[in-house]
Formats: sequence, structure tokens, C-alpha cells
Amino acid sequence: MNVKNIMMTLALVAAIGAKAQKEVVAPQNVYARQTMSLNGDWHYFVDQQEQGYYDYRMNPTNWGYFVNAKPKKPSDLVEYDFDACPTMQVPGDWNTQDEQLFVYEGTIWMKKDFEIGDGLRTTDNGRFLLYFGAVNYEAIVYVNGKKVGRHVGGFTPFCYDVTDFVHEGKNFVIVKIDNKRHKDNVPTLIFDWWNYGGITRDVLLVSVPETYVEDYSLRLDALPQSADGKNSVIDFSLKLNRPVAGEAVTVTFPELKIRRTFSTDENGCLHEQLSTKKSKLELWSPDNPKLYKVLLEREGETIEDEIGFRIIETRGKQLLLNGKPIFLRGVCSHEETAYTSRRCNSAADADTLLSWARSLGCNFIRLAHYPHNEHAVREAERQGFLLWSEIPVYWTISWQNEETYANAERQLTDMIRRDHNRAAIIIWSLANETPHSDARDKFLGRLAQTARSLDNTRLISMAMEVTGASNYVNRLQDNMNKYVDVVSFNQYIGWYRDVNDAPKMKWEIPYEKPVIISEFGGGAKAGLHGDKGQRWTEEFQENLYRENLAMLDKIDGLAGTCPWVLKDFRSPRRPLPGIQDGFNRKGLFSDQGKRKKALYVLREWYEKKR
Ligand code: GCB
Repeated sequence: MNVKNIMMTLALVAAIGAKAQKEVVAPQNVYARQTMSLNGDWHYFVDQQEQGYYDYRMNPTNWGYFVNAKPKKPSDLVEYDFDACPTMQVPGDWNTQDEQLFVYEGTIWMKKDFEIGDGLRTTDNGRFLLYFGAVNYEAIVYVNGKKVGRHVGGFTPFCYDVTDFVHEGKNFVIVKIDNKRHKDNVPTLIFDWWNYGGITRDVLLVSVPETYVEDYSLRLDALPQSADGKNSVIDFSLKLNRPVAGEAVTVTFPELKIRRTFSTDENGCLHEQLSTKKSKLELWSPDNPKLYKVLLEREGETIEDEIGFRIIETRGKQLLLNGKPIFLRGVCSHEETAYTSRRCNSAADADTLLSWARSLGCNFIRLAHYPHNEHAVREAERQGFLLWSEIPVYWTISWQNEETYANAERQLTDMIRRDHNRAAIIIWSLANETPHSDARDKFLGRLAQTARSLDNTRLISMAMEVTGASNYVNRLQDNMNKYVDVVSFNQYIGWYRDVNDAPKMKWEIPYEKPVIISEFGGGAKAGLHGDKGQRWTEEFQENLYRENLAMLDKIDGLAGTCPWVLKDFRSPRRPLPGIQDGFNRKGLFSDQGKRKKALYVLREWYEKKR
């Protein structure tokens, strides 16, 4: 290879690898914008060796599959054809849409045609944004053959300004999706859930004016001053996508008789307070999940949202919702559908799981182990569930790797950015069962500071571990205790530890903070019955719940529990034939919705915790 060729290759690699210039912050409440859905049928094909991206010397090419080539004359050689390929539904995981892809981990290319015309236009100087709710795990996005950006992380939204890439009439978007696991990723190589690949959440083309509302926040910073709920102060901030001063924004809460117009500062921001002098403010809570309609209006833009107001705080070992102690009657849940066991992507998918949680008597759900889709969070909020939301910093990730840190921080930031207006979310969780070390402490400490700086109105936690007990005394010790508002830990006495220990166990938790048991449980195959000492029977799980709940009840400062897990879910780590068959069987419901005996033990206990 001569020098000129080397320079050209480097330039090409640099151009292809360059950080996308087109990436923009995903707009707050994207569903309330002017959008065209790009959901539906997408053509796809598998590319095991990524030859649509790398040439045979393993250099990225600029003539890859993303150009969507078509033979122009009979002698032309083009070895792929998106339009002749089958289609699958977006949003959706590929594993459950094509039998051959059930265990596939690698690259798949997907293409969607769309038309810009009457369906969606921009105003003068307006912009088109291309929004993805989530793609697992890496997405490289091309519009009309040109790369617009690359994103990593499987559970958070991302967005590109594609104005310069699209035109009136026919356009196409192609995405290279790769869900191979890597040591330095977040999560890392191993995790106990199914690695669903694909464009798993909505894709939208969004039309916004040149200057638009990028983000806003509406919340209560303190409890109403008077008992009748009048004289509350709503904290209102807003940020435009550009630093434009003097832009008028009107905020209206019709029910609260609030209508005020403000003008942005030189940063394109607003920080104001709205007083509820004229009306009583009803606080959001599981018993009364009151949401207020709000309108944000500026020239060329109206955004409607539903906002709940509540205060979550701790006092010593107490957890207070709206100033009153609350016990979190929780359950953990993966984002996997009831009955069909695929990735959830809609309010309807969430609804079945929520109805199951409600039947247990829950008022709280730990959304494990990654941010769930926005529809699910909003549906849970409407139905009055308090939520714990977390990022997949799970087990042993690469604590020393700066890129891994940046990835985790980006996921944390994007989770908080998307959902900071959701009253239902009371806890941001940073990690799950991470091994103690200086490097980990530094990593999680930085994440905690980031979370705190982005949102100081919620509680921070993480699912810690209790690793050993001498003389039946479990002592919780974790250097992260200083960063968390709520001490949470997972424990599996009776399952991963000796079955008969629970009645003898004592707990020492040397922190003046509320305690949540973020996981406990054991497996049972629905319909398998036997002695309570026989593993995998419903009776074994039932007994485990009985003993664990009696034990946990004695913990000083216990403010909530979320057993593992709402329903049996797919996991590649669960091969036992006839029992697991690829499912983690710790569900209280089977994947087919069968209630296991342990469920009634929990329900009865929760009845007493009301
Ligand atoms: C845990 C993990 C969870 C697993 C669970 C289990 O501690 O946090 O992701 O699925 O245990 O079933 O082993």
C-alpha cells in the first residue's frame, strides 16, 4: 500500500469513525411533538461477517450495504437487495420474530422507506429529527445512503438531526444493528436475561421548528404550605435547543387556573416558579395518581404533557411520600411480555404486567435491570405505581476502562433526561450486585455525583450484596453507603444459600437510612408440587417466601421489599431441561400467567403492610 492509499484509508476510517456531528439531545416528551411514525415493516437480513460494513481487508467501506445499491444494467454485480428480503415489525426484537434468529447475536441490517410530504413537513427553517426509542445494542444509522451517527447502549433513546439528509418525496433509512456482547460494554459479557436484539422501541421522524423546546421540567420542590393544598410552588424550567433570548413561552395548567408567559434568557432557558394560589394542588400518590394536563406553547410549537406532583424524601430510616411514611410493597420486573415472552414495547404490553403486580398488592415496581420503555413508565405512573429505574451496570463490568465509564454515564444521563418529569419514579439506581474494589467505588461514586447533579429531587440507590454471615449475622458493608439515600441489597437465603438458614438469620445494617430488599426469591416450576424441601416445587418456593418474609420483617428500618421476580423470564443461563427450559423460574407468575403458591404468601404479607 503506498502512502497516498494509507492516507486515503485513514481519512476514510476517520470519516466513518468520526463522532456523529448530527446527534442532538432527544427532545423531552417526543410523543407530544409533530411526528411521523417509522414503525411497522422493515426489511432485514443477517450479516454474520459484517461484510456490508468492512471490506475483505477489514477496513470500513464506503460502498457498504447502507448505500442500498441496485443493479443499473444487467451486467452489474450487487449481492444484496433489501427490498427482496423479508420484513419484521419495528418496534420488536428479532429473536421472537424469526425462529432462526432466536439465539442470534451479531449484525442485522434493516431498512425502511418513508415519504416526506403531506404526512409531515417542516416549517420555514424547521428541522427533521430522527428518533429511536432504543436499539439493542449498537446502531449505525444511515439516511439515504449517508451515515448520520452511531449509538451504543440498548435501552435509552437517541436522536439525529437529519434535515440535511432528507428531501421531499421518497427517502430511506438503514440501520446496522449489532447485539454482540463485549467485555467492556454496559452490561458486560454475562447477564441473566435474554439479549434481545433489534430496533426494540419506536422510531419517529420528528418535525420541529428551527428553535424548539428541547427539555423542560415541572415539579414540586416542597410540600404545599397550607393544609388545603393551596399556595404550592411548582418549579418550572425549560431549555430551548439553541441559546436564543427573548423567546416567549406560555405554560398553562387549565385545572389549576395557571397561565403564565415567560421570556427565555440569553441561554435559551427559563427558571421560574408557578404558584397555585387559586386552586388546591392534589398530590400524586399510589392511592391517588393524580396527573395534571399542562400545555407549553410558543410560536410554532405546542407540547402537551401530564404531570404529577409529589415529594419523596427520607428522614432517618424512614421513607416519606408527601410527608408521610410509606412502605414499598414492590416486585421486580424485566421488560418482557406476559405469555409471549418477547421484549415489551407498548403501554398494552406493560398493562398486563402491571395488572399482575396490582393483584399482588404492589404499590412499587423495580424496573430491572435497565431503563424500560417510556410507554411502560407512563402507564405505571397513570396506574399509581412508584418506580425504581436503573442502568445495566450489572455484576463485573470494566471498572478501569474510561470508555465503559462514559457509556454508563451516558445511559444514566439519558435515562434521567427522558424520565425526570415522571412523578412515579422515586429512585434512580446506579448498579446491581457489583464486587467491591477501589476502582468500582470510584466508578460508582462518579455516577452517583452525576445522578445527583442532574436530579437532586429523587433518591439514589443501588442493589448491593451481602456476601457472608458469620454466626448467622449478616452484616452489610459497602463503601457506597455514603452516596445512597436508600440502602438496598439483594439476598438469596434459602436459594443460593442454605435452605434452612432464614429463621436463624439476623441483620446488621449500620447506616441511618431506609432499607429496601431489592431482591430475594427462589425458583419454582408452576404446577410442580411436592414437599417443601424439594427444590423447584411450588411448595419449596412458598416456604422460602414464608421464611424470608418473617426474617425480613425484623430488619430495622425496612422500608420496602421487591422480590425477584414478577414472572418467569427468558435467560440463556437457565438450561435445566423440564424445569427451566431457558427460563429463570423465580417468577411469582409463570411466563404463561399461572399463579404460583408463593404469590399468595406475599399477597397476604403485603395486605398487612398497607
Ligand atoms: C440476582 C440478579 C438477577 C438474577 C437473580 C437470579 O441477584 O440481580 O438479575 O436474575 O439474581 O435469579 O439469580
